[in-house]
Amino acid sequence: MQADKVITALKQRYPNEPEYIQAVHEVLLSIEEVYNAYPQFEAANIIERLIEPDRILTFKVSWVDDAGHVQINRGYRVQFNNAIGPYKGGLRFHPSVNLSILKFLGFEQIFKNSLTTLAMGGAKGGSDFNPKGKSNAEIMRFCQAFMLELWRIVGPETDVPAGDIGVGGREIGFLYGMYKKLTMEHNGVLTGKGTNWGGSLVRPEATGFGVVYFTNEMLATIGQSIEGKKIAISGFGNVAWGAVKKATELGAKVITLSGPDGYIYDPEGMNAEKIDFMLELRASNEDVVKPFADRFSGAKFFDGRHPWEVPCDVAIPCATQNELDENDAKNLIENGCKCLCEGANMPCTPQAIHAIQQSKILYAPGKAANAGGVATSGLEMSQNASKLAWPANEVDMRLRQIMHNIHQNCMNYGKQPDGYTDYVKGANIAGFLKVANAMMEQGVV
Ligand code: NDP
Ligand code: 2IT
Repeated sequence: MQADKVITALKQRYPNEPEYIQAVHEVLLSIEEVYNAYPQFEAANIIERLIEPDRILTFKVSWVDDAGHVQINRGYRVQFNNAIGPYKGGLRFHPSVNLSILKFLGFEQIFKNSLTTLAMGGAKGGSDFNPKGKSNAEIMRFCQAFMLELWRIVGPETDVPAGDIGVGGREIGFLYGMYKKLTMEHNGVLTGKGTNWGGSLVRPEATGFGVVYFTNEMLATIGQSIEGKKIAISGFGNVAWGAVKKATELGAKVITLSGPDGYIYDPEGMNAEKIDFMLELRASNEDVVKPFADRFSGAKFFDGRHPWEVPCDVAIPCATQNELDENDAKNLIENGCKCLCEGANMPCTPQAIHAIQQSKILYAPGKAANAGGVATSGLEMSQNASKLAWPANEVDMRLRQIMHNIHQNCMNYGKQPDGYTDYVKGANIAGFLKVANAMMEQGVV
């Protein structure tokens, strides 16, 4: 396999899918050498089979808004690969959602889920529905209309969706209610459920907690820990919230948050009251982080800017894809940042990653560092299948162990001759080998 040739052909086939091409490119470049060491993979055309989703369902979602107007959105589910377990991955509701974004997310999910060591294949779905400014009743009607189509192709042993941007506990509840109504079954078809009806404790916090556990593992390789570190975080959603909570608990000082409107710099760092306020901001459905600075006098708001210009020891982007570019990376490098750990999926541009890795700063890609969310979804699936509910400390202990193992796996496959760990290579190779071997054993299907 020659990565560049595959990418050129892919660009011709999908000229309007830049995010998908970006995600595939990164994986192919880093696995090329290992892949070519196993001629049986090429003979079975594993790469061609892996980069094409098994199937994509696109559908119309019609719903009625509070003013009585009929609204139409596009809904999707990309079932990418189920070699190691049922299709698994979140649903994203955001106006920017299109097939390129969902294919990039579904593709990344294959390797991420493989890294968790749990039995989950890769998928992603969502809609260009914009939840911002919608009433609770509108959100419910939209979720119900979305599930009226989706229910046909999901199931606890088939495809298990969960949350992502714009989809949290409330949306999972509404989606589940309609699924239950249509199928008359109460099962583990979705994860991130309410804890009264099958949801796992620690799932809401799990992605952010896992990112912080992973950051600590990375820092340990240079004899340091997160305690006392200044941390810049972007976003103020589910992942950012969990990361701020755990980092603060472990004695780090989180000095930034951000929204699409700009960023907050708070030199005093976060505390319990501020972390609770993040939840209020989210619940307000307004999509702005500025009110944080109005509420807490030590905090300043920087309109339309990225938090990466603030000097920090550790950077944890938790908002969205390609939010951290080469300029941001240069700012981080100049300001002495030691570690960049991705909470979001593909938040760094390829140029940013190149600059960070060149300067030998510790860098972990989202598919390794944010795998704690889907791993805990996997633990929710286990609890549902056994009709048991585990205590929070058991879930957290397993999450911690899984993040430790992923880190170890990245080191095993990513250690470079000069001692620097290339976590991108490590994560991609480790994730890929397991899926590729499973595909080989299952024949051409
Ligand atoms: P949320 O919807 O809870 O939060 C995402 C937040 O980031 C929103 O506030 C969003 O605002 C904001 N945001 C979007 N674009 C920007 C931007 N350009 N600058 C600053 N803020 C922005 O989503 P999650 O926290 O769940 O997801 C965040 C990231 O983490 C995504 O990349 C997601 O794929 C990833 N992830 C999520 C997991 C989960 O379990 N939820 C697991 C693993 C990864 P707005 O909506 O207005 O744009
Ligand atoms: O990107 C992700 O890993 C998620 N949004 C979580 C997916 C899941 O199935 O829990």
